[in-house]
Amino acid sequence: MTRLSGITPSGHVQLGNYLGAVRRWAAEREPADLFFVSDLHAMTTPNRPQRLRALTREQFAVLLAAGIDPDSLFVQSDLAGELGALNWILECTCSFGEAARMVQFKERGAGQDGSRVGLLTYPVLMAADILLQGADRVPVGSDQGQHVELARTLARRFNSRYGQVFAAPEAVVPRTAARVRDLADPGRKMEKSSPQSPGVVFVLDEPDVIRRKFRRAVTDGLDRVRFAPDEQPGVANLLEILAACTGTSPYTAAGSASAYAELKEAAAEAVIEELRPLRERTLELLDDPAELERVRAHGAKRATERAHPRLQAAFHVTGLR
Ligand code: AQP
Repeated sequence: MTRLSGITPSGHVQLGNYLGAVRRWAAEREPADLFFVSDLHAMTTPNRPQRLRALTREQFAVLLAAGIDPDSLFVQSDLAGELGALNWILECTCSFGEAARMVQFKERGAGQDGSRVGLLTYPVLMAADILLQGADRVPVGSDQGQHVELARTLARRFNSRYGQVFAAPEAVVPRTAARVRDLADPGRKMEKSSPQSPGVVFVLDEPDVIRRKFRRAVTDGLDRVRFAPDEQPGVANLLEILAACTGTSPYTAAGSASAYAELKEAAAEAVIEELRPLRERTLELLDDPAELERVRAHGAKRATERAHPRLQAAFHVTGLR
C-alpha cells in the first residue's frame, strides 16, 4: 500500500498544516508513503516566481525538519517532464465535461473568462501525481475527494482502453479530522494563503509574534472555559490547539485554565514549545542551501526512478513509443 500526500506552496506553512497534516505524516508514515511539495499546483492562481521558489524551498525544509524520510520526499516540479507527459495522456483520457464538473472549478473558475485553464485541468495533473507514483491510497479532506475519484476513473478508463498500467487509487479520510481554525475568525479554517489575517499562526513565526496572535484571539462574552464547539467556537479552537500540543483531550485541557487570558497564554506557550524544534531545524536547513539541494536532488532521483517504468509502460500501450 502506497499513500501519497502533498502540500501546496501557496503561502508559509501554518499551524493547521502542521498539526492536521505534516506532524502526522512524519509520525504515522509507513515505509512506502510519499510526500511532496506541489509547486505546479500553486500556479493555478496568480503568484510571483521568486516567492514561489522561496516558499517551495521553505516547505521542503519544514517537511524534512518535521522528520519525513528524505527517501520519500520530493518537489513536484522536479518531475515536471514525466508529469507533463502523463498529464497530457490523462487529459486525452478525461472528457471536458468531467473536468468542468469538479466542484472546486465550478466554485472558483467556471464562467470567468480570465480564469486559468490550469484551474480546470489541475485535477488531471493531480491524477498524474497519484498514478505516476503508483499510489493507491490518498489521504485528503472532503473537498478533494472528488479529485481522487476522478483519478480513479481515469486509471480504470486508461487500463480498459489500452491495458493494465495504473493502480486505481482510493481517497482515505485521515484518522482524526483535525481542523485548526483562524484565531481571529473561528468560523473559518486557518489558511496559509490568508497572510493578512492576524489569526493565522505560521510555524516559523517568532515566539513573541505567536504570543501576540494568541492574546488577540477572538473568543466570546460567556467567560467560561468549556469545550463546546458549536456554542463557543473560539474557545473550542484554543482548547483543541492546546490539547494537540500537549497530548491530551480538549475536555482535559479545559480544566487547566479558569479564565480566557490564562487559556490563551497556555495555548501560546504550548504552541511555541511544540514548534521550537521544528523552527530551529528548519532555519538550520534553510541556512545550508547546499545540503537542502542535495536532499532535494536525491528525492527527485528516487521519485523519477519510481515513475519511469510506469510512464514507459503508458507510452508503450498507447502507441507513443
Ligand atoms: N486549518 C487546517 N487544519 C488542519 N489541517 C489543515 N490543512 C490545511 N489547513 C488545515 C491540511 O494541510 C495539508 C496541506 O494543505 P494544502 O497545501 O494541500 O492545501 P490546503 O488544505 O488548501 O491548505 P491551506 O493552508 O488552506 O492553503 P490555501 O490557503 O492555499 O488553501 C492538507 O492535508 C490539509 O488538509
